[in-house]
Amino acid sequence: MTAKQTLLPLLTDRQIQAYHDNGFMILLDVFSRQEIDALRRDAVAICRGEHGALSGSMGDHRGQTDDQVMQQYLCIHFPHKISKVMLEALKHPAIANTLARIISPDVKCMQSMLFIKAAGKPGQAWHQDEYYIPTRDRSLTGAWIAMDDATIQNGCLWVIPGSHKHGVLWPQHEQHEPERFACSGEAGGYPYTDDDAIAVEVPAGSVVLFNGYLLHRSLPNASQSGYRRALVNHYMSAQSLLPWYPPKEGQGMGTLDFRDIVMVAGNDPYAFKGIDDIVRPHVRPDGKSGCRDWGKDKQGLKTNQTSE
Ligand SMILES: O=C(O)CCC(=O)C(=O)O
Repeated sequence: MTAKQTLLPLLTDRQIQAYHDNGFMILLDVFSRQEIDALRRDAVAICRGEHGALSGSMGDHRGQTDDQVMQQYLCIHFPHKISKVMLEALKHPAIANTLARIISPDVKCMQSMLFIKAAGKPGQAWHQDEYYIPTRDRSLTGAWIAMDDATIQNGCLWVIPGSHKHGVLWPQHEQHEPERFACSGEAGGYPYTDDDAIAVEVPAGSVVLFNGYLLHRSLPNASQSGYRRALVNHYMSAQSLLPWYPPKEGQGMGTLDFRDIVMVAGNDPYAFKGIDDIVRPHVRPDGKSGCRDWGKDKQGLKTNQTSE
């Protein structure tokens, strides 16, 4: 842990209340320049396949420059399964301590996503993360770690403050703008317009924490060059089961519990179940070459397990 992390000021009750009111919060200066550089270097190593197999990889990158490699990838799911640097970032004490205050004392992480988003790459359409990761207790929380200065120009996050408060998952439909948005659905039917959204521009090293019911999106990277990299990790209360991913054979709905998790704060009340190793790192298509197969193998499961 660096001095900077240990010196992070404790959040006041007012800041915590503001998080619950708005559905998001910005933590500045969480990661040092050196830590961000280490994350960026490891992003290259992951894309090059230096940490092991990457399902959906763009092929053999020998003879290509780092930029040539990085420009082929929009997003990689579950990088923490093969990268120690990403795993450490996921467990960062400033994030874990804050989550322990806003979620519950016991916090687990079930997913990571590494967005690279080179210039020209698409964004993600409006959605709510709980639509994809259904916690029972609505405790899903994202931690969006800025690996570059995130700006409107390069495709920062946009959020609709307070939209989480309804506690409603609005219907999703397929989005039809592959030039603007990558493979994913798009939420609709909610009582807001784009005018209610605000851009979350943050410097590299910051973390945006956001509620799993918060409507959010990102626009394409409209810069001429460079990246808008971010490591996004998802957490929830360890008190709750997580009915995510295909059930084990013979398992009833009520007991479904995804156990390929990392504990980051407090205790795991379900430690007696052990930890599984289910998901594998995989590449998310950017939509331009079609999304048809994305739903089928998006989980990047080990080969002996079926997908949805
Ligand atoms: O960083 C982005 O472009 C989108 C992130 C996002 O939508 C998410 O983490 O759910």
